[in-house]
Amino acid sequence: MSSTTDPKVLLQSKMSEESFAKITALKNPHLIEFVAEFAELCNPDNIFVCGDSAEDKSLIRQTSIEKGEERALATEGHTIHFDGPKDQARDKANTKYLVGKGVNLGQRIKSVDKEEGTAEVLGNLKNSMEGKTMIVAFYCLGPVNSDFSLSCAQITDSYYVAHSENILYRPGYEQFKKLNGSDNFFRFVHSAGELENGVCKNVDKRRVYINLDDNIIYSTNTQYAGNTVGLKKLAMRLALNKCKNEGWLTEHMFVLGVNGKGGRKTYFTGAFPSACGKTSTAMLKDETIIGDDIAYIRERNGVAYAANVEKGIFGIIQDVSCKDDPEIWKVLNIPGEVIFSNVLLAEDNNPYWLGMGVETPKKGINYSGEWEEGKTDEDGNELTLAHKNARYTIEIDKLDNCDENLNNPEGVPVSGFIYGGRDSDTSVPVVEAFDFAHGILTMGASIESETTAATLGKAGVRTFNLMSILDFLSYPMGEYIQNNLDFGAKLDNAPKVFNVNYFQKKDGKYLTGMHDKRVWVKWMELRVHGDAEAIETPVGYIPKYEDLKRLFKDVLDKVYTEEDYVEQFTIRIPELLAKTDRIREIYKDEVNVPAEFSQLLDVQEAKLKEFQESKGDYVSPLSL
Ligand code: SPV
Ligand code: MN
Repeated sequence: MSSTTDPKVLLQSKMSEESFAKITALKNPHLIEFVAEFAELCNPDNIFVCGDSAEDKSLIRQTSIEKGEERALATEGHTIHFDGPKDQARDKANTKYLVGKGVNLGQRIKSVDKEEGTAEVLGNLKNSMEGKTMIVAFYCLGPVNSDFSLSCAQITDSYYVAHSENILYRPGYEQFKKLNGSDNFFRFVHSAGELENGVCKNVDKRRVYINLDDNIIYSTNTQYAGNTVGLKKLAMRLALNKCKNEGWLTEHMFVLGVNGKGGRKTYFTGAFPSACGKTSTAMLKDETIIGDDIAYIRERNGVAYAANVEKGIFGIIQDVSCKDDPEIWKVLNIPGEVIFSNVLLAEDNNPYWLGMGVETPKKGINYSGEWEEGKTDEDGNELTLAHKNARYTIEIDKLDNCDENLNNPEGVPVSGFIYGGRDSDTSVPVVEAFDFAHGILTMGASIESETTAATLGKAGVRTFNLMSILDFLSYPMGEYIQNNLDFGAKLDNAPKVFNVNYFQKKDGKYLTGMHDKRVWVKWMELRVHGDAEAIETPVGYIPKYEDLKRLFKDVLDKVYTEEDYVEQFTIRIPELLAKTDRIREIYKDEVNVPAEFSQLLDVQEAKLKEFQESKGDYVSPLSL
């Protein structure tokens, strides 16, 4: 877009002296041009430049409350925010890559013609900030002063979005100076558009459009953080694209520290689709958390190092209870900065959500407006007191179990990758891959899971989700898998790879307990250090009964019976064979899939069939 006005003159006319001084002190002509371009297009009444200071951050929070984007709750520092009834999750259908003529990203990746799409989204942005303030804020993805650090500039007209980012991301204003005027930063432009009763009026025009050539993402007519907080899933798309040619990894992974004997600490990263126990695994009792959602992983001296891209958690609040999640519960119940979103605001000015383990009020205000038990939506479905995808936003360092290396510029060495999904009938609770490539291919690249409320659409359908990253990928799956294999090949001691499954069911009931995952990670920790033996099966190594029995006793003070073990660790050949077929089918028409993938599947299938012939369909681990 060409502008007739000198960018600096334009900015000066919309900014306080202070804001103008802040933006010019960054000495970055690309930034000035970027902000001026969107100042002209979005036409805000004024522009606020948010630096790293506590005053700036506090002003954002205060203004969010004054403007009604958030409301102050009874506990000091707590606020509540509502997204509209139709704006409760990431919008997969309207999130698209802007691509040039003739470019085809394949059927799995949504794209729109660059010219048309850009015109559409810029049309949505035109005059979208009239009567509002444009906020310009700076963040750093990954720890600051580190080879992980990536600078970002966020433009938004939502104080809630900026407030969320202040909690979730490391400050980026000072870091931005280190760019020395270069254009090597990610750009995000968000406008909630016209608001009605505090929520987006034009959700039908909700668009998230991604321009990979210019590292810019536009988000319009939406408030839900997964669509609007540029640094989260939007930046992840840009980072995925960037790292593929630079030899490092962007993963949809938590980073967890597991305590072992003699005070040793072992770090794991883990990828699970939404609502499959990812946050609760990152948050295990007696272990430490670095991150719950996105990790950057780099190789240094033959070792994989991981860092959390974020410093906060935007977590699902449903089922967070005092009993099951004491660390999170504590932060949600003491004074300090917390944003609750899409939960119930009751008369006592406290937030309530589903599965919180206390009696909940029969009326209040929720994402649908005034709410009373029994209220139904326009289709006659009952509206629960809070949305299933209601969330909390907190800083990780407020948790008692925060790991000391959260902000370490070096990151932490990774000893294991954990992949998980929602699988009622196929895989065992924990299994270790034969080697890195075997794990990447038959575990990470073969994740299936039931859909959940975190994305729009029908819940409960078994869906394939490559490394839980499929929603965010802008290039062929085969190339992404190859990047992972290439990364592993550079390592002297590649992480062990594990698959976990917390969702085995029998007669509609879960076979494993909510806290059993604490045992599975302790077993993985022992395996990393060569301190536990394992049983070889056609799909990988599984634990021995004696080790689990001891761990259940030590970790959970629980008796783990041989019956439980047999039920959970039986190798289910027909189901595993069916899964192998499904995975083959998925990759059948994909391009650039590593050749060893289908070879591995063939080998696995042959081994499974051999097993089946000699041992039957369901093979007890005790028979191995
Ligand atoms: C996820 O759905 O994977 C999340 C929440 O982490 S969102 O911010 O919506 O992406
Ligand atoms: Mn996520």
